[in-house]
Amino acid sequence: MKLYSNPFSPNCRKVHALIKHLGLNVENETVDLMKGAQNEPAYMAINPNAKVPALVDGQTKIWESNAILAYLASKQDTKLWPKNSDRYQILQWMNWEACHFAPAVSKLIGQYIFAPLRGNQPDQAIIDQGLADFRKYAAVANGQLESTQFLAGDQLTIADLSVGVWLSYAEVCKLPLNEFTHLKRWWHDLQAVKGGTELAAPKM
Ligand SMILES: N[C@@H](CCC(=O)N[C@@H](CS)C(=O)NCC(=O)O)C(=O)O
Repeated sequence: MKLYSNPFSPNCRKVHALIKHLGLNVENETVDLMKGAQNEPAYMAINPNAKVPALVDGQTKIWESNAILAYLASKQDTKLWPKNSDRYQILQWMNWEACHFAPAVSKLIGQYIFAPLRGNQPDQAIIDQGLADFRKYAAVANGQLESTQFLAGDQLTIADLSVGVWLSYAEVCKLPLNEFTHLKRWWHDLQAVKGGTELAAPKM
């Protein structure tokens, strides 16, 4: 199996965390996003969205990081992606991540990381909107984590890796984590699980 990824991509780091957690044998190829390698026809034949990550396993090509998490976890009999109806809570949190939580934090990443890289001033209106979105959705996860150790219950699942990686931007994006005690506790616990250090954002 081969994963196409980039260390600066949170969607890739969640996959690397799972690979390390399960000890899977997956070759890695770095896609140089700064040089536009994601737009090369050979790469777009794997992921027509021109984004990382993407996984190739024989004839199977998969894109979308949450689908890749589920695919890779299915290679083992693991509680991270159980073969029973507990899956639906996990799917719920992974869809929530893609639709709500990741876009909220991405607004802040855009302003705190990419705007300065492009020589632009951060746009305060976008920061304010990103913070409002973050607070709205962080409260949802915080409410869940008040009564369970992990998002889908008391067992670590792929949903935790999917959602948790966004908190690796807590410092640089000034996420108000102190307002969400249970979320903060969970993020602390998550970094300590096997493979959890892969979630950390590299210094730019
Ligand atoms: N929903 C997709 C998002 C993929 C995505 O946006 N990847 C970013 C890096 S985190 C990317 O490849 N950006 C490069 C580009 O858009 O040119 C997933 O979860 O895999």
